[in-house]
Amino acid sequence: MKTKALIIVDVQNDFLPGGALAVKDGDKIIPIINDLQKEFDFIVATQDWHPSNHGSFADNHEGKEIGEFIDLNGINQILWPVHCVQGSFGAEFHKDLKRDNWKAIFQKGSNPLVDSYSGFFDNNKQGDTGLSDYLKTQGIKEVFICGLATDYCVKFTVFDAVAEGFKTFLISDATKAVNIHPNDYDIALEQMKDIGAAIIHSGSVHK
Ligand code: VGL
Ligand code: ZN
Repeated sequence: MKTKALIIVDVQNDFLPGGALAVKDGDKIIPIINDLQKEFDFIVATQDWHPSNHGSFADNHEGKEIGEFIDLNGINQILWPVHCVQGSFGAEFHKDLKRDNWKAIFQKGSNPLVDSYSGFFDNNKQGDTGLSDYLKTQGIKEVFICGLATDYCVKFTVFDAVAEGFKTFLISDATKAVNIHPNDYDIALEQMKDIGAAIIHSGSVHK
């Protein structure tokens, strides 16, 4: 019985060097994630998938700049460059990322009124991608999380995985951070550890 799942978060062109919201050295984790996939029989991925009128895009707010905060329907929202627009090249998974053994892809961020960092729920916890029920229905008890970006979508996916009752592992060398502040990666790891996730290295993951 397969009880372990690998969750690959948002390894999409816009989060990789040259992309609209590029994560420094984001491409370095692709070979690591490809190797990791050999250790799992159960793999799912998430995909940031925004309509062009998404409320998290600075361009959609007159006079606002990238990095500024606004109130977006009651939630404090940092403004991002336009990224991962549905159907665009930037929203596609990187061409070198192996995807032949994926069971399913969970798209998020489609509601223009709320951002969705976690692969499970919107930032207001109202929208549900169905990932939690899917994993539970399949008998998954442990989730191993990697991808982009450590300090946003990976962190909130880890938070929700723990809250949903999964034994949760963050694979620290298979994730990279946006690092708006230089130590955001380290802070994110501390926060994930504090809520009960285990921080591990890809070398310690075996079938
Ligand atoms: C992400 C910012 C905005 C991520 C997605 O995948 O970490 N970050 N949208
Ligand atoms: Zn996004």
